[in-house]
This record gives sequence, C-alpha cells and structure tokens, in this order.
Amino acid sequence: MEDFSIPQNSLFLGFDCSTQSLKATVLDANLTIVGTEIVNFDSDLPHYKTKDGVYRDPLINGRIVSPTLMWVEALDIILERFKRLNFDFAKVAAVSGSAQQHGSVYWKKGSAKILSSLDHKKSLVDQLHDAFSVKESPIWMDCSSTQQCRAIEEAIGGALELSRLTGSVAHERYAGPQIRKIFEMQPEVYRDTERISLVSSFMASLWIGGYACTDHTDGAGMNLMDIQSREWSKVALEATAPGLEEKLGKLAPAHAVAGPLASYYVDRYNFSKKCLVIQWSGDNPNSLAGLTLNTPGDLAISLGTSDTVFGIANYHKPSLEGHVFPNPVDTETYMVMLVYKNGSLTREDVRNRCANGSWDVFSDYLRQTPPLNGGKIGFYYKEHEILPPLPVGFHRYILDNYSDSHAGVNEHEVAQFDPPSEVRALIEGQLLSMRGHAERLGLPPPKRIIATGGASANICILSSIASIFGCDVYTVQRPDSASLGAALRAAHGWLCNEKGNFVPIPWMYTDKLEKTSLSCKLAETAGDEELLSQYTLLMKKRLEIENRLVQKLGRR
Ligand code: XUL
Repeated sequence: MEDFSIPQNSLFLGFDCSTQSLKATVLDANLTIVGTEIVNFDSDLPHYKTKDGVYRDPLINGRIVSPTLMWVEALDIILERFKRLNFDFAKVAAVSGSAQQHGSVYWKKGSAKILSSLDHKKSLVDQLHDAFSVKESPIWMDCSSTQQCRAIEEAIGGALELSRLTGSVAHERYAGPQIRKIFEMQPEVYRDTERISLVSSFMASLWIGGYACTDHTDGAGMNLMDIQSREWSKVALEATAPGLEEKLGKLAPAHAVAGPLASYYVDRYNFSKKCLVIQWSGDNPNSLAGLTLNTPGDLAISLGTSDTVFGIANYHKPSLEGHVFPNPVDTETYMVMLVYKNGSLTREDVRNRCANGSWDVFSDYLRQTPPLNGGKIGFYYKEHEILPPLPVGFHRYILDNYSDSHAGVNEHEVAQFDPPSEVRALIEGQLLSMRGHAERLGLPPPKRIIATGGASANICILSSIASIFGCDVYTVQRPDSASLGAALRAAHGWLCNEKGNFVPIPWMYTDKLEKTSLSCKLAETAGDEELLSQYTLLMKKRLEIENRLVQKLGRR
C-alpha cells in the first residue's frame, strides 16, 4: 500500500494469547490476511490438563488460573507449525500481539538472565520452566480477591475515587488486587519475584528476550495506573504492595517498539534482524483496532469466552461499572467497555442442556420463539458474573399478565422454562443487559454495531442485536478480531517507528479500508420501532430485577 509507505513485500504478524488458545494472523502490506494458525490449549497441550484453558480450584472459591508455562509452549508450537508450512519469517517487518486482559505473570529473581541468553537450539519451554515464582497465573476469570478489592478501594478513598484515578473500581481479576493477595498470602513468593508482567507484556518479553514495558492500554486494567498521566499512581501502588514500582518496570504507549527482536528468533526461525516487536496489548483493545472503530457512534459487541461491549469516548467519566482504557490506536480518546464472564461457555452449557448439544437446534429455537419471549426473563450465571457482580446461579422470571405494554407489571420466579424459551431468554437477556448497562454508562445510542467473536456467526443472534439496539449490525470477515487487530497494530507501530513519532492509523480513515481484511459488511438492518420500544420496557424491567438480585446476593 504505497500511500501508507509500507514496503510491498513486508508481512505483519499478530497473535492472540486468549483463554482457550493462541492464535496468529499474518497480514501483508495491503492488509490482506495471508495466513492464520491456532494452538488449542486443551487439545494441543493435553499434558497441562486444563479445561477450557484454565484450572478451576476446587478448594478456593473463585480461584481460576492458567499454567504460565503453557503459554510459552504454545508459542513454540505455533512457530514450529509456521516453519513446517515454509512460512517466510524473513519478510516479517513487525510482530505484536493481544492477550487476555488482567492476567498476571510473576518472574522469579534471576529470570532476566535466562530471557537475555536464550539458546536457539532449544525450545522456549525447555529454557523457561524454572522462570516463574508463581507457576499458575491468576487470569481474568478469577474472582478470589474480593477482600483485597475492598481494602484497596478503602485505602484510596472509595470505589469511585479509584475509578477516577485508574479508570475502574477495584475488580477481582485486575492485577492490583491479585498482587496484593499474593503479597498478603505468600510474602516469600512476592519477595522472590523480580518482575510482574501482564500476559501481554509477558508475551512481548519472550519476543525481545528481556522484560517488556506494560502498554498504557492494558496497564489501565490493573487498578495501578493513573489514567490521566499514564504513569503508575503512587497512591494506588502504596495501597497494593510495598516495593511494587520496581517490580512493574515501565509503562509505554501501545504503538511503541517494545524492543528489537531477540536473536533467538533470527537464528532459529530466520526472522530478519530488523523485525520490530511492537508493544503487545489486551485482546479487547486490540479488537477495537481490528474492528476499525473510529467514531463515538460505533459500538462493538464481542461474543467470545467473555462477552464484551465497547466503544470510543472523548472523555473519561468515572463510574461504578464498566472500564475505561486509553485507545490503543489514538492518543486522545478512550475505550469504554463492559465485560461479562458468562459468554460462550454459558451459551454452550444451555445448548447442551436444552438443544441436544447442537447449534442448529439452538438457532431453530431462536427462530421458533417470538421476540420478547412472552415476558420470560432469565439470568444465567454458570461462573461468578462480573456484570452484575452475582454468584453462580440461574434465575428465571415470567412477567404477570404479560402484554405488549408491560411497564410496571409484576413478575414471578419459576424453576424452569421450556427449552426454546430458555435459549431465547439467555440470548435476549444478555443483549438487554448490554444495552441497559451501556446506556447507564453514558455511551450514546449506537449508530452501528460491529459484532465479532464466535457467536457473531449466528444470524439469529445478529437479528436479536439489531432489534434490541435498534441499529444496523455489521460483521467482519473473520471473527478473530484480536489477532487481526494485533497484526494491524504491528503495522501501525512499524509506521510510527518509521516516522519517528505517533501517526494516526492512516487506513482507518480512508475508503481503501473496504478493500482490506478489516472491512465490515452489513449483516442485519435495524428492525421495527414498535418492537424497539417494547424492548426498552423489557430492559428496564430486567435492570429492576437485577438490582434486587444484586442487593440480595451481590459481592458489592
Ligand atoms: C476484559 C476481560 C476479558 C478478557 C478475556 O476486561 O476480563 O474480556 O480480556 O480474554
């Protein structure tokens, strides 16, 4: 793409180290996808014995971790697979990546040395098996640090104050509360840790053979960074653990070069010495880049292991719910996001229980049942939920004397729905919650929605999104927007480095986008206004019931 001054024969490699897999996407200089690979943690690395990529601790409520070394071995495997395909590593101009947000990695004292002297004749896993002081990384699904969250909020002056300072109230899965928990419960492990990385900066560290900085965007998901100044917040550090700043290293913008590529990759895979490693970031921020969200009227809905809703805002408004991060491809704007822990694994559970384990039957049920589900509302929490903060449990209600105008009607709780209604209650419930919370957070009504993630391939779900939000729904060519976004950010970082400064991503603002792998296509058009207003009433009813559940059972 000559106008963007990227040499025609260069390639950009983007990864996504997510909950269940490590994926890779290769883009050429025209931003066309020319290769993809995937390593599934459960099936390709069975010796770690994970289920869905994680360990759920049967003894400690809410403790969910993943073996750190598994991510290292996944990188070995994916690179070997590319090698077997005769992939021309030498053409890669830059590498970057996404990782599940918030997960943290604890490097043992002395590991910097191991990282800086990697032997290209050996695999990474063979050299790094003794590099971690905590062998099982707390991940984004963990919610075992509620006590530490409350203690940090109290030390800072309250939840809203922490949100003002760092972009979010304290969340169990955030690195700050997790670090405080390790400091409190295993002080000797904390002492023996020389560096704490996020999964994103940990993966970048493997590429540069040294400790990579934490990027500003993923760093905002720790409850440790001052979101205005983009520096570690002294008060947040003090509220978390002593001597922390030294263990965290530095922060850097997402477009920055993390470092030169370690010679390991040059010698083992024939990468070019000039290949740049661009800062890795969180999967959601990179999806924002991969979906080319660029105006406040755009809203993304990602339906994956976690479900997320995100958009761009021009300002940071402190709030008790949702999360605010710097925009990874802009220096002025913010990314605002809602996160649900009960995403694809909960949909799979309902599919298995109610639809004979078949997505076709699941979709038939959505087709057979009427919009609004005859006033049946369900809450399905197979895991402790983040939004709202409710424990595991299913709650089902039917609105009494349900009619098209049901504002103010009462509801009664029931033990079960028939299978088709259960499927619709699950899908509509999640989407109504997304709309309700997005509105509460002050996000403007979307002008268009871009859907991504595995479940965005289901046209019945897209049709419900269009009816519930009342706007057109677009999809992308490949639902794996996080590794695509990472490859795009590799190209962006390369360009910024070439220009010697930050430059806005040129291809986000041009019609050339339509010809690239990043283009979106219209999948569903906004439906009927009458139905939209009925959904508005149902959404209010749902939030009202949800508030009651939170008062009775919630973690806050
Ligand atoms: C975001 C979050 C999840 C993970 C999933 O806050 O916790 O979406 O990033 O990988």
